[in-house]
Amino acid sequence: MLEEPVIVAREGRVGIITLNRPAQLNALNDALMDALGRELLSFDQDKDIGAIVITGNEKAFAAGADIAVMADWSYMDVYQSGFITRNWETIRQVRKPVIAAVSGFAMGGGCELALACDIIVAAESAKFALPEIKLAMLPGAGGTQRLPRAIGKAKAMDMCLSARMLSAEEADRYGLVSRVVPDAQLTDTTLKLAAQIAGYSLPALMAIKESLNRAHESSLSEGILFERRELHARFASADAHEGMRAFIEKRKPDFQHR
Ligand code: CO8
Repeated sequence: MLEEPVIVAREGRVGIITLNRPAQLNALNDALMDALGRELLSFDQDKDIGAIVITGNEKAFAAGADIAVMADWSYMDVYQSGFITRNWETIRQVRKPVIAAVSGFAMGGGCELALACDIIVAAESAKFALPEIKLAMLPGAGGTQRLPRAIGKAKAMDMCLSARMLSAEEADRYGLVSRVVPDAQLTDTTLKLAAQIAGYSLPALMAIKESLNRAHESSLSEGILFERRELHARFASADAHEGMRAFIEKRKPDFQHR
């Protein structure tokens, strides 16, 4: 029987998706990216889920797009089928917070997948690289766009042009990841973080994510205007009134995610 390319679990309000091609270091083929997209959208539509975690295994988050599969493709194959656009970009439709828990290799498309998540928690063993240049390819799943936005042009050029691999400590220092933890604590820390986030008001989380993403898509004035509209919209949210009332009454808020 074929192994499932992703394994899905849930813990409270947290949806967990584990990439599951360990023999290929979770190389990202169509079956895996289709399944990942499907599960992401399913958790995004699930009213009992407030945050999503994507993770791999100890040796690899993902070692990139599946090179063995791509080797024989022609230009027409990828152009007509919309390679990358057709399934890798599904993650951009997800409105709930998505956290990447990265241990071991996050290379090429694996690094780009992590970059497409909202928060990256890295184990000390994590290694980040965009080594497509070694294949005479380019980081074409958002890498040339998201990496410089994350760590600046100088470091991004270095990584993309030389295939330099960053340790977790370097990735932390450069702002590529959100937190670094000992390997043994990766799952626990990430799930606690995800549970904490999922405990907040979901529409507020969605508004914050949308506003922050807007910072990359617009001028400062447009971004500030967008943020201001989102802020005003908070006053139409029952949870926002509950949150402020609970603070004044010195009690825990009871969010209904409305
Ligand atoms: N694709 C397919 N198979 C892979 C991949 C991959 N990306 N990475 C590892 N594997 C396979 C190996 O072929 C090997 O299979 P087998 O046991 O059958 O020989 C198995 O996984 C284990 O790998 P290694 O024996 O190589 O393990 P090591 O610990 O010696 O090395 C490395 C680990 C350093 C991660 C090494 O496997 C490696 O360099 N992998 C390739 C990394 C890479 O170049 N990634 C970028 C790929 S291109 C990409 O992601 C682009 C996406 C963006 C859009 C598309 C444009 C190209």
